[in-house]
Amino acid sequence: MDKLYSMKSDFENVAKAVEDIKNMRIRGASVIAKYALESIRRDSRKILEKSRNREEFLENFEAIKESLLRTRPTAVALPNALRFIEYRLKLKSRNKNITKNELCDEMISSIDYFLDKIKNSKKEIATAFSKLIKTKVSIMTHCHSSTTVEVIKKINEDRKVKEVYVTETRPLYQGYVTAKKLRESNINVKLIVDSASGMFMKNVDLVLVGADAITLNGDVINKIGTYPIAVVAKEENKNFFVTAESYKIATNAKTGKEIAIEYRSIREVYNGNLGRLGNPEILNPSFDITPAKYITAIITELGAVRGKQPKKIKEILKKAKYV
Ligand code: RI2
Repeated sequence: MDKLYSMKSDFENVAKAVEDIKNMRIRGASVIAKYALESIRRDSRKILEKSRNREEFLENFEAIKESLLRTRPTAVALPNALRFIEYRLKLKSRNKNITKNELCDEMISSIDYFLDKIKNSKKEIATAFSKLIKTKVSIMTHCHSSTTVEVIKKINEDRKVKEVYVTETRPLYQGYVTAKKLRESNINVKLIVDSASGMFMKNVDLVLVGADAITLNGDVINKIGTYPIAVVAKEENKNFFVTAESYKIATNAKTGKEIAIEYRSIREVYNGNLGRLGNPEILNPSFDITPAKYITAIITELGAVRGKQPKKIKEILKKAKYV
């Protein structure tokens, strides 16, 4: 039977998650990972029913994993989460007496472990980062990172936020989400167009962004437009920080060049009559690579990486047993 067909009819929560993630109704690296894991959890009974034995249970998990991995190619939070669960299932299934029900229990407990990790890491990063800030600061941020928003809210709770410059983040305007979330905490927000980030860099003390992937040499892959902001920050002698969980480390990528950059529909950039513009080619990469040399530090829940520190990244990976 065709895998996708059976996925749609059998595992409806996972099938919905695949569609929602692909169409970006659900966005943001850790939000995507959380949503996908919760969908597997909701379908767990179904997976069990559709598996006649432990082998079929593992096959069904594999099919689910593959369909979720195909949704978006760049961010590594979801792949790391799925591989962690797969690893735990493989370990468990070494014991030939383990039943499909026990494998299902293992899958659910691994999902819960990772979901806890997602929730707790953000808090840990926010607490650690706020401690680094000694005076009231003006911040610039780009796109919408749930982690960065939590960090800024914590700095604000500690009464150290003067204002936050938020870029709109074309073409999908995730900056609006950031602006709204920060305003909910009454933070002074200045929403600017992406191309104004250079002009306003003089007004800020530091830049703070999230990450979709961090490579072993300390390069960071984040929303398109992050790289030019980092370059201007360096030119203006401003600190450029990345706040991201350890499960965003791409364990097999030595440098940013090894990460596949997602290109999305040109309709996100221009939805009118292309002929009117003389039919130009439209390019719509979703992410860019910020080389480690532009990054003051990457703050994870398991420690900070300052500039090019591949050893430190390896240390973090060692501590992050779940990756
Ligand atoms: P959190 C987003 O990508 C942004 O690039 C953001 O910085 C990153 O994910 C991390 O988000 P997209 O899914 O995990 O909007 O910090 O393309 O929420």
